[in-house]
Amino acid sequence: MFNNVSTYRVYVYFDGMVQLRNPHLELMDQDILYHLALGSGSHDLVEMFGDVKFVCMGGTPKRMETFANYIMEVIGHKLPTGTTLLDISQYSYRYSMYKVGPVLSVSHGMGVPSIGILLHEMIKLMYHAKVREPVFFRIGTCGGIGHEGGTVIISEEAVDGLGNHYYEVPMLGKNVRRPAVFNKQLIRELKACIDPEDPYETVTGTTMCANDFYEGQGRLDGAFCDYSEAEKMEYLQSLKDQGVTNIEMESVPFAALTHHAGIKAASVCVSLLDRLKSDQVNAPKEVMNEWQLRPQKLVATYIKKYLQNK
Ligand code: R2B
Ligand code: URA
Repeated sequence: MFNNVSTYRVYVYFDGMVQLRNPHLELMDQDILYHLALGSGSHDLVEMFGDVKFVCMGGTPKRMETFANYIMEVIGHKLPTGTTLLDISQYSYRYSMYKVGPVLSVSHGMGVPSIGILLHEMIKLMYHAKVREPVFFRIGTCGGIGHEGGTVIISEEAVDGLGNHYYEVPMLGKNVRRPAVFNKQLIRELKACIDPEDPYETVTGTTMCANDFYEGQGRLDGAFCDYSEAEKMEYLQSLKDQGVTNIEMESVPFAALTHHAGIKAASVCVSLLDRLKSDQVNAPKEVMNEWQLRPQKLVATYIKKYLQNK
């Protein structure tokens, strides 16, 4: 079922800086990062973002604000006296972005187009800011396949709803495919950060990226449904048999666009339910809030370790 794409592309780095694979950008007077409310003409992007090393993305503005406060505590970063954390992109009214020393915490919204737009602008931001070898993380939520709510799942691979290992986008009327690849070394290093004392499981596997929350994920509880419960269960079981551990909605463009830019990336999600048991997300709010801290803890451990060994 899973079709591998054979056209792997070579990372392009110069001096560790992110190289853009777009000749047109260099010819522009300025580049407006419209959805971030930033621009290369209006802001000193090197001064503002030149020290960034980690870009952490997650769906909601609130989760990314929480992560910004949490990482501040973990790495012992102090804001200048009299200042508070500020949503740098607040006037975009699209995404929220917080900066804590070398860490950017930014919301990506829901689904492939939303994270796709953000990735274009974040990759360009890294380029304009002359950031060297940035590392991108997605800190997300998902439905587990045979994994209870609260389980942390690191993506080894990402596939779309047809089992393809690539991100396909129509460009100028033709489909263009970009391989969806996560960095193996980063995954190994993340696994080494798992705390054996955690009272929950952390597993790795293939993540399926769906284009819809309901029918696209085989749910029975959408506004429409044309398949039976038996067909749903057969489908989910077949995913499990092929190594799919979880379903979410952003991993394919996240893996593909970071890989295309030569940026190391990994995705860590927490399961909100086991899809082999139910469709509705009905864990209490406080429980889900605690679950959502779990991927944050793993990524924060990685960042802290990196900064200590620098
Ligand atoms: C996980 O949760 C969201 C849908 O509820 C989506 O953004 C995702 O990937
Ligand atoms: N996010 C998803 O995309 N699916 C789920 O089942 C839960 C969270």
